Amino acid sequence: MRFLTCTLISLILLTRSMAIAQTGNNYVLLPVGLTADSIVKIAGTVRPDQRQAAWQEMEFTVFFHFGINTFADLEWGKKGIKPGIFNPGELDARQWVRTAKEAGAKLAILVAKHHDGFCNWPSKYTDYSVKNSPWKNGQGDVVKEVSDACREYGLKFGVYVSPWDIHSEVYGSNEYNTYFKNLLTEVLTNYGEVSEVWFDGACGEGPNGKKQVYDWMGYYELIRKLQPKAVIAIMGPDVRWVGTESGYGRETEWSVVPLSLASLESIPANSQHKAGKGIFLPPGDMMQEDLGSRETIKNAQGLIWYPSEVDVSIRPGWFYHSKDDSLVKSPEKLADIYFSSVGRNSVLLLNIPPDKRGLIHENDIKSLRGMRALLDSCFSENLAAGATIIPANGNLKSKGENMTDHNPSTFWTCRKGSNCASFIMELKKISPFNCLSLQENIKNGQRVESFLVEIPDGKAWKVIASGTTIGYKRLLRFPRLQAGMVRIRITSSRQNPEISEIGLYLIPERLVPVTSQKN
Ligand code: FUL
Ligand code: CA
Repeated sequence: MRFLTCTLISLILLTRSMAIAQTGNNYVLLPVGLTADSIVKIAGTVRPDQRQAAWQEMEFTVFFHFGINTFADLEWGKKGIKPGIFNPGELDARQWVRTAKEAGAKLAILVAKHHDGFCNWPSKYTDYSVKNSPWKNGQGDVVKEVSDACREYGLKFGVYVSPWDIHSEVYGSNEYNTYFKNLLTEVLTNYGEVSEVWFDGACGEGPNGKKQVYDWMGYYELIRKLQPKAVIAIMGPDVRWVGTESGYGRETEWSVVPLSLASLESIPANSQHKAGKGIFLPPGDMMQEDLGSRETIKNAQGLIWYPSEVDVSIRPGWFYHSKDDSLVKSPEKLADIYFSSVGRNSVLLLNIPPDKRGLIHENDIKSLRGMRALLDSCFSENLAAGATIIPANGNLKSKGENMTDHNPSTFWTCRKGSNCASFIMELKKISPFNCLSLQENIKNGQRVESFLVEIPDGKAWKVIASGTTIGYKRLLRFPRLQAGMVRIRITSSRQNPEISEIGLYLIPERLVPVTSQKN
């Protein structure tokens, strides 16, 4: 590792003294002396790697927080809770996954082990697991049941394995890293394909009062070896936490962020993160409002594709508590969260915690069904379909229809080198609408910095909505109006914008925020 690090540092120094930028799968190292303008142009060419692109296209994913906390009625566990209380008499993982699928989710992440240390599978490395519970006389395996159900229903499967462990006696020592890697190995080898590994940021003391120095690089290497297609999220190199648990992403959400020199050392292990002194060091503060503006990237030493995930629970807590049965988020709230996460260049990760029976509670199912019905009613008719598209400065080879063919890989673009573009959509008929969807072809990078939406107003055009970043998907909601023509004016972009899909919709009025200028 030391050798690798030294070699890499020399490589970085060499690269930085060269005149050209060095590009990797999803990052670029910038040579010294570049102008701010050229850094912006380069930023517009940083792309997701295959894992990240596939992850982003899922749009909507779910979490199942379930374990001994469900029975102890706790969120973060407590010392001394005995496995004997774990007994989900009616556990039906197929019901969980069916519920997720009907809601529209493409992947389900199961909590395999939370901070309490209890393993939802019969690990051979600890007694603190389902094998010492009365559930199925100790013969059960929640990880198996959920992963099997995911395969049956065609969902991808992911795991949450908490590095923090308040139960393990070896927590706070090197031995714990070995223990943790053993657990990871079990979860990543015995249950088929895993598409996301979720590492939590919470890190407290273990039972012995010690803190753990995590071997992050060792964990990452293991995951890459055992499940090369899995993205590693949050305390990981592929997907970042949006910064809140509210369900709302940033209006300006950049997937390309600066890379710090410290982080650069970790690139060979496919990570921009570096662990030191027990503290995980992401590339700067990933919770601040501005992560990727021109101002933020102008002195960057490197840039990396590091997209945002919005995690939120359908209930006040992450685990099921019967006292919260009346506090399940409403269909309208869930739909609003969808608009404000998927519609703001993020992937939504919605937690649906199974109850003590081992079932998703009726109230949660009702809300999810309501949300699905609402979203289906929003997007069932694209009023932009079949529109004639008149580009102001189009590239003749790229067709306007590419934006309404439901194929995220086909796109319309303007002339290379142009960072402003506009096109007019002549709708098939004068239609009422209050929602616009725009998507960029992120496989070539995230480029658009600002845009305006306009409709004819006499001889002029009137601005009806505006936005900053688009990224994978941007949804704008505004007061309902009627028009036969809509003009999209991209007013700033890092490279020629590549718009892969556009949609115009009439959504239920109650889903349009009152202060709809602030989308
Ligand atoms: C947090 C944890 O501490 C919560 O219990 C939950 O698992 C959430 C998704 O992440 O950091
Ligand atoms: Ca397309």
